[in-house]
Amino acid sequence: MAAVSMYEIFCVLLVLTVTTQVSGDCPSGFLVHANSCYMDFNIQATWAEASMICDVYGGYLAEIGDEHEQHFIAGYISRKTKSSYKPGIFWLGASDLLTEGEWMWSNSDTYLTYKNFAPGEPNNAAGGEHCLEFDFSGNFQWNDNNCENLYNFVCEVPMKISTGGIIG
Ligand SMILES: [Ca+2]
Ligand SMILES: [Ca+2]
Repeated sequence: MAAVSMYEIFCVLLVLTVTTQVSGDCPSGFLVHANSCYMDFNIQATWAEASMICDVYGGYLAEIGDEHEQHFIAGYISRKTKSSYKPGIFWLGASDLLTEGEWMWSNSDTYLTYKNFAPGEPNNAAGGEHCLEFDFSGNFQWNDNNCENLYNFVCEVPMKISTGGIIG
């Protein structure tokens, strides 16, 4: 059932992307910061499903490279109340799926430089936490969690570089 509903969501997103993408430098609905576009998705998905949906938009699960990006994304999500998300937890684009304890950003294939883990995290609880999330309740500090959990997520899409506006 979960797989079917995710597939349906995937198809809807695909249609939306084809019909509404690219107004200005970011896909429709995305907010620009530095050289990237961001959007919070109030959809419950596994880490892998969330990654797939971001890929539809030509992006990836958000990768936080410094405190400015951390504060921007936290502020962006905080424009809504926690109760408007189900749940108020969001996947980010890092995991230690390849090697336990070695955290890497998946899209850029680099080790984390800036980190904002909550105290005591990552703790690989029950030996089964390999994906990165943050949430309202923890002041958007990071935690490792089970990749199969169903959370919201934030996609990051590289900002399009204008090539001179040859249209029509
Ligand atoms: Ca782990
Ligand atoms: Ca944890």
